[in-house]
Amino acid sequence: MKSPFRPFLLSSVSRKLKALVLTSNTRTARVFLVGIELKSRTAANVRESLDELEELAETAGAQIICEGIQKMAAPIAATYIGPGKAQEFATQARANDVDTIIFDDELSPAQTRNLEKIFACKIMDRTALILEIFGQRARTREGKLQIEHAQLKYLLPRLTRYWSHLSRQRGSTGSIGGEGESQLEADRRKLSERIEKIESELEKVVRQRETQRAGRQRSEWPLASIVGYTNAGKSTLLNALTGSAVLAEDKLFATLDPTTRRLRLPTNQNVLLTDTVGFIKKLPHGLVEAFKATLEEVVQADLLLHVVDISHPQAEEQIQAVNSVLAEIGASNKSTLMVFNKMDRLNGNGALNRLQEKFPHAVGISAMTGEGISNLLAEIGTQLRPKREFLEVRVPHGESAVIARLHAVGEVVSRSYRGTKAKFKVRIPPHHLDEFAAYIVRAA
Ligand SMILES: Nc1nc2c(ncn2[C@@H]2O[C@H](COP(=O)(O)OP(=O)(O)OP(=O)(O)O)[C@@H](O)[C@H]2O)c(=O)[nH]1
Ligand SMILES: [Mg+2]
Repeated sequence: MKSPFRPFLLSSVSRKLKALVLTSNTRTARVFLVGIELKSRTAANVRESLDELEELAETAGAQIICEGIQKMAAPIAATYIGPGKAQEFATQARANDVDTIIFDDELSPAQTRNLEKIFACKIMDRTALILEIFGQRARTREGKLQIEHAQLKYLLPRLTRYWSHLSRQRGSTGSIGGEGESQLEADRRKLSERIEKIESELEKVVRQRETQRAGRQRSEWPLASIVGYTNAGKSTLLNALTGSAVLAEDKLFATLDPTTRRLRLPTNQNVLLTDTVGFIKKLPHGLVEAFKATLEEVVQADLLLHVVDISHPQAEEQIQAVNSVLAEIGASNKSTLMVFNKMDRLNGNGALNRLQEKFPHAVGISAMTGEGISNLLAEIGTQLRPKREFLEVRVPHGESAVIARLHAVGEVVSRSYRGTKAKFKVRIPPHHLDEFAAYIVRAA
């Protein structure tokens, strides 16, 4: 077992509020995972989803003690699983000294409360678990703010059950007065105020990013973003392509904050390459919302590199999960290069052949061994080239500002200063063409 769960990271919340949140985060070390098999899901799907939940729980530092699956037509409004099943699991949990039950789907606040009564221990759902991991891993100020925002939004409608713990605590110490509904309302108000404060701070961060991005656009290098399922090898690929040393490890959500590095293609074209947070099935909507600013890099990109762990038995489902998050952030129509990673780990070509039929232009690589990387670089170059028009431009010698501008935003391939006008062969990004309209002679 790794370290037990740490409590939510609520750096700057007032002490009182912090106490409120901490009571909900008693030690989580021995967990019981629960999934349901609906008509719409096959047994295999439920199994794979639970395997992933197991990995998430382990990433968060917990030890898996028991697992239970219930077959049912639809979840029960009050208790999610059937009340009889819940009693049965509760007995099993007590016998095995389990301290936390984790459900594979998002529970409503009422379901959580009711289940807490039956199990008499901490109840979490997949969303809370993912938030927990993100909370453990956030490093930058922006990342921490985004997570805190998502956590507080998740907590707000669930505040009542934490209240009951706290109420008992207060009663025993007698240090904090005010029992009952009014205190709960005060706590809710505090939470809402904090959420608003974070939102305004996040807005500032977004503005800063926009300024940075505007600066970058002036430098006129196309932007490529690496996207993909968590643990697909995105950071390893960024490192392999740009010789950097971004943390890459065999854990879910190793990367939270985006990193951008310059990539120089064999054609001499510069590209800005961004590695960002990985996606997962059932990614909490609040989290996608909170990470909008970070994912803005993806929305702005000229090209997406969609990295797939081709050796994963669920590769195809993972592609779909990534595509649906891309749709959620409004990035589904971007030109996308499919990158099949971990080719070195393939045994048998069944899955590969099937996926290659679906994605005939995919490039197979191993970010680990370097296999296929040169193909990938060539393909990135091909994909980005149409973004720039290759033109012949003639500028009178006196107009030095225009000449300087041409060098700043374009890629000057050849120049000649003889004659009455300076002659350039240059690649210019389409959105800068207007500036040079008066000087363009023809396509080079
Ligand atoms: N065998 C093999 N392993 C790889 C390859 N690429 C990455 N890995 C391993 O896969 C694991 C995950 O790699 P990361 O680069 O951290 O993956 P990521 O997509 O950035 O993951 P998150 O940031 O957690 O979303 C690490 O243990 C890597 O060493 C590859 O081509 N072959
Ligand atoms: Mg990563």
